[in-house]
Amino acid sequence: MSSERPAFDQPIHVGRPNIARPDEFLRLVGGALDRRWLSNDGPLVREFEARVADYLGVKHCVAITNGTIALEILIKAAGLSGEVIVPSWTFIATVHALQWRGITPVFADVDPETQCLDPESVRSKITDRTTGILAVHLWGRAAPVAELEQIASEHGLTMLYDAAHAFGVSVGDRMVGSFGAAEILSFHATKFFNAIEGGAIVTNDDELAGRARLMRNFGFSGEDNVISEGTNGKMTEICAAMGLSNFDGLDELIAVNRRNYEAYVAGVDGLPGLRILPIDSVSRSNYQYVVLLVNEDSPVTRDDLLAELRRNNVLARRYFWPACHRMEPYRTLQPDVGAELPVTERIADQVIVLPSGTAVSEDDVRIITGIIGDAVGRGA
Ligand code: T4K
Repeated sequence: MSSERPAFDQPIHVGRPNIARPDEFLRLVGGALDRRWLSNDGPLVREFEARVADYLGVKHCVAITNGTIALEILIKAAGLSGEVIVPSWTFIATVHALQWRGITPVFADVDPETQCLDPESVRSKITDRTTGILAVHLWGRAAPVAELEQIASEHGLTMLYDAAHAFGVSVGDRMVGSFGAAEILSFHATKFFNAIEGGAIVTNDDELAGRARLMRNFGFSGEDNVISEGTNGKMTEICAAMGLSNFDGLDELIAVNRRNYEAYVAGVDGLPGLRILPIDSVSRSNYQYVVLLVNEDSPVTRDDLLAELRRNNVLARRYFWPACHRMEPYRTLQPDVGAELPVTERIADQVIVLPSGTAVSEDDVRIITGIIGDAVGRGA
């Protein structure tokens, strides 16, 4: 490792928030303050829901506090119980949401090319206790929707998707968000399209949307009448203001991500043992997560490369290492399941997620790929 000055004076983050229209955000927040209406199904939340539903071509968008609570509410509203099949190769929230609801997450392996669920592995995990499949459109690559929905319908299972990474993504003409019984979205600050904290359940199912809407507000139907179990999953007006203002810059945000993605692909091209995970399972992408794969034949290990990036103030991430089955409580509850997840185990040791978004310029990407190229050249 060299002792030179870092390439960047300030840290370059994977999740630096995009704030597309700060003036519009402040204007909308000002309106909320004037109205003194800050939460509980306010006008900005309603407008945000309508825009998301319209953009995705779905009947219902139920805005929620964040993606994790959206998962928990959806899992309950959809009536899942027993066992649900899920990838271990995802952010821990996907799996925790099942466990939190008292459901056993049953881990299936993923496809090495898309890093999304492998339908054959899903089939092999179905038992008498299985009630659903919770697939993830990881990195905004689409899960194999046709195959998974076929399996779900053959076995009478509920098909849900975690689309936390996949806002703005389409499969053919159909936007992600409109598949299965329902999907969840995340609008966390680190997502390319953010509402500070935020999430949503999107669905074409009227009854499911109605149940989710009730559960989001403690089960209240009217002022004094609670008609179901519930929790507090409400989005604030301030968060909706950020979401609405970012909507106005959505195409620009995707264009910046695409520019950076293409600069990374060009910068890594030809480096031995390295490649950027391609985007070919979708028709339209948000180019949000730039995933570098460090293969076994790379002259530099994944962790040494990460250390070199970090020494240069590039705060790249090993998302989602270690895979969920290697974190608590799953590693204690299912200690041997790794043997059934060979692809997950392999790719968890190969991945580095690189910084992108509006805080990262094309020149920054050139410097970052230069650091990577030098590390590969030195073999350390
Ligand atoms: N399903 C999937 C597949 C998900 O990936 C996620 C969340 C969810 C479900 C759940 O959705 P939410 O409940 O979060 O809505 C981050 C995010 O917190 C999380 O939303 C996201 N996925 C996950 C992939 O990444 P951390 O623990 O890695 O965040 P942290 O604090 O390390 O921040 C990442 C980088 O961004 C750091 O370098 C700091 C920087 N940053 C962060 C924030 C919040 C900033 O520069 N400014 C900021 O405001 O989880």
